[in-house]
Amino acid sequence: MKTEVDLPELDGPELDWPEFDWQGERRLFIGVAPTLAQKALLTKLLHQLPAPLQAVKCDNLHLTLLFLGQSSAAQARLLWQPLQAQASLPAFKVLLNTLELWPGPGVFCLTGAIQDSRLFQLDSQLQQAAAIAGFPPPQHQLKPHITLARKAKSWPNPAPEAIELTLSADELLLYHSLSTPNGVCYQPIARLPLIAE
Ligand code: 2AM
Repeated sequence: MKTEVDLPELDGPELDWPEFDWQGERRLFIGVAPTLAQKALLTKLLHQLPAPLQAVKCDNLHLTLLFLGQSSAAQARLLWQPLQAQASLPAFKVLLNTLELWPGPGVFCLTGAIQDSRLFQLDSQLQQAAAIAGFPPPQHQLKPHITLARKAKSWPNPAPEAIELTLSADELLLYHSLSTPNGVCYQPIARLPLIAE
């Protein structure tokens, strides 16, 4: 957490939220998860990735909407409580149909263009809420993608077949990115329903 930021006070009583009760800081991000059927499809794709690509763990498959970075429990509550109170976060769809290599961050991913204006609306609502809670603004515009592998510096050979999947997001997840001896693990801390209009 950026300790020099003055955090606003929350109105009303403190919520009893055991999931927002950690000591110190956690690395957080907001995202959505593919369905089990989509995870199965993506897992097949992961198994086709040749070395030296480092395929992500199937359980870690997700689409990041907003990376938050280090956060105390208090700061996370400042973000999540108003989001929960809004009750107007829109459900959205996004088609992911293109494999891309991003050599800078070393990411190989399945990506797609934003065609659903509700995703722009949600993105802006999340950014506003995060700014009010004192999180730094995102470094890049939202580019919906599911990371398949890291340490990717050149196009995989042989290249896997691209797949097409439509994520119909109806639930927002607050994830904790936890470093473990077995690698990073993305644990959902809290969930919010996205509302179909
Ligand atoms: P991605 O794999 O969907 O790109 C947890 O660290 C997740 O947050 C990562 O899996 C990555 O999501 C995303 N992430 C990490 N650092 C980030 C940054 N500086 N900006 C945006 N997203 C980031």
